[in-house]
Amino acid sequence: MDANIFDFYQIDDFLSEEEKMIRHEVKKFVDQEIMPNISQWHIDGHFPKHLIKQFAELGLLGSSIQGYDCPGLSYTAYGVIMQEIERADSGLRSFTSVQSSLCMYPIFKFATEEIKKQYLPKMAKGELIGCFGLTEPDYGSNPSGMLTRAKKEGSHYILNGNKMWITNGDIADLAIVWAKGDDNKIIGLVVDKDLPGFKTQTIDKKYSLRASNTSELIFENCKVPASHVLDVKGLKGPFSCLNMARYGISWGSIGAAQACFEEALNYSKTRIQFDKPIAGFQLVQAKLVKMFTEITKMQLLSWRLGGLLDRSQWIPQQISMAKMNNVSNALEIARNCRDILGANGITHEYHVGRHMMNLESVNTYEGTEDIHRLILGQYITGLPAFS
Ligand code: TGC
Ligand code: FAD
Repeated sequence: MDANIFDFYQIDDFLSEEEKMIRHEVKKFVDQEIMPNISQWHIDGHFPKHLIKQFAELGLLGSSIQGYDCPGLSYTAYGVIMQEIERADSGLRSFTSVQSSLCMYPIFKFATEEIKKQYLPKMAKGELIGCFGLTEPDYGSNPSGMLTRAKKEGSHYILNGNKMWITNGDIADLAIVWAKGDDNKIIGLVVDKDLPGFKTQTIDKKYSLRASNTSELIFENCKVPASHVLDVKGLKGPFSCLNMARYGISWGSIGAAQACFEEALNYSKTRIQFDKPIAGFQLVQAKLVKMFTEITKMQLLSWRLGGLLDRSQWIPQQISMAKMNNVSNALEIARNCRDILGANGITHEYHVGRHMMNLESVNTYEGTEDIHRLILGQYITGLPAFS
């Protein structure tokens, strides 16, 4: 295979030297520190906490935030970082997405100057870890129905409710929690983990994203200082964070798809059946060509979207298209690659099976594939079909 097969449409020509250098550094780190161990971490259901400091040293936490000891990189750079991490594992990319887009971003965008100074530099150094609580046991695709309440009492909010399926929940030092305030409008709060009345419960019997921590957050009369409330009301608060994370996922899923494709291509060239490599059969080539073409289209979508974000010329529906298309295709690619590996594809000797199971979650979280389809349906017809 040509070493440059993943630059078939020469998108590299449009990346800056800094963006290419970052991609190179993250790839080197991923190959050395993550790839030799990731299968075992996945089998053990272990999130490798020791990597956090190294992520921070590489400038991967809050990478596109300006100031507060954050790297201030372009959105395109953030995208290539996500791609390289998810080449190894969607669960590790999840950790980074949540820390950067779902926790540091809302603090940067909506918190007071004092809170920004208190949290952002430590979060960029990996000394404080965040999680993001929007989903509830009974409200996933439809967060507007959430039951969690934040009742104002003097200089505090009293938080009650449950958040479900929360990435980083158990390992987090703080949570960005979305709840209904006294006027029934959704507000966001920066909630320290050590506050009385805040508990977490790990969800460990997962077959997907096993190298990522997923938890329930439980709030029972948790007293949060009013200074920790974010300056935004309504669902546009959490959705503006989701825009950034969904964009990153569109790149991340390219990394997972490339990893699967590379493994299946190499396997097909050495696996002999009916006296020749299976790569020599037309049906196998058709699968490989389809995947190669889809990966190239996915790259074009995310690269262009990155440019639009860098120039502040984007709309959320463009992000929905990239998240929906890229994750859905990455999942399809992982399933096809698993098929090309035959029985070997279900073992941990290879990576395709793990990517395939991980991408099932990625296709569900941050808006399911069908929710993004409906967002785009509303955009082109003007008719909402959510309910
Ligand atoms: P709707 O009436 O459409 O909108 C309510 C308000 O929000 C505004 N808005 C947005 N603002 C910024 N960016 C966006 N993308 C926005 N989309 C909507 C909108 O303008 C309105 O503002 P205002 O001022 O008028 O109040 O809301 P709806 O209740 O009808 O919901 C529509 C729907 C279904 C599309 C939405 O609820 C949705 O996207 N559902 C999916 C839920 C979701 O994505 N959950 C993600 C949870 S977090 C997670 O999964 C993290 S995984 C992390 C990891 O491990 O990587
Ligand atoms: P549901 O909303 O119940 O959807 C079930 C099915 O119904 C889906 O196929 C969906 O597309 C379909 N459906 C729903 N409504 C419609 C409709 N109107 N029309 C057509 N079809 C519809 N959340 C957080 O807040 N923070 C996190 O950190 C976080 N991390 C996660 C980590 C993992 C590993 C997972 C799996 C989830 C995580 N989530 C997190 C939750 C995630 O965002 C939700 O799972 C997701 O939004 C879908 O909600 P749900 O699971 O309740 O599914």
